[in-house]
Amino acid sequence: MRLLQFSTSHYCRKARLALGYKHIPYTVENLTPGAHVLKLKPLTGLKTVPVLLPEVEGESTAIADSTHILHFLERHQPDPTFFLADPQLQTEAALLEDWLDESIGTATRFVYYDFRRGDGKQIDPSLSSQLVIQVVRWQYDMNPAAVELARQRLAIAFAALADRWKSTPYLVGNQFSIADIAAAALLSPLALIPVYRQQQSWLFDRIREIHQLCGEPLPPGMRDGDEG
Ligand SMILES: N[C@@H](CCC(=O)N[C@@H](CS)C(=O)NCC(=O)O)C(=O)O
Repeated sequence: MRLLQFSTSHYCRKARLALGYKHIPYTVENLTPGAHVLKLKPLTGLKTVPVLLPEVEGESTAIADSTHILHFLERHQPDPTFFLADPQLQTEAALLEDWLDESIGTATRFVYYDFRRGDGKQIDPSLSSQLVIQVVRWQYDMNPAAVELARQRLAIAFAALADRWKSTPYLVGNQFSIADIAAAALLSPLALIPVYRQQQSWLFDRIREIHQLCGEPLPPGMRDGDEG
């Protein structure tokens, strides 16, 4: 299988965690932001990564959207599963995954890029990096009011997830699920932001465990030699 991705995208990390959990061999193709549209539009009709090319006979040639990729992988290789056997619990996991995907992943992006051009500028103060950050901020219309709303959404997410992740390794039921994968990937950019590392240490403990379980390298801010 081949994963079309941006190496730094937290949605692509979500797809890699899922592939890793299922021990599916794959290669990655890193696309260039901007030029990515030319490659993706004809393949999927969309312009976002991740896109999975299963390279499996009888399957679609390209699968867009991390949620669809997770569902495809479960169907393609059910063992080990990240779906819960109890339909009610699986619905709960799917709802959490969708909320993390549609709301919290976006909030993380807003807060992360705001940090990278402010207090976190020293992570990479180069002109090229700061230019990319400006372009992303413009692309997603990130203004101070929107960043503040994103911060508040993250606070709700911490409260909701802490209830579950502080006392058990799983967000739903007693089994690893798509909700755990989504939370570990979509909140991982916050590992670079000191205030979150200090106040939500339980979150980064779970993110670390899930990356180890899935054989995926830790995100920036959590690697050996990183502070925090
Ligand atoms: N809901 C989508 C979101 C994917 C997404 O937002 N990807 C971003 C990178 S983090 C992207 O490709 N942005 C480029 C663009 O919108 O042109 C998913 O789960 O796959």
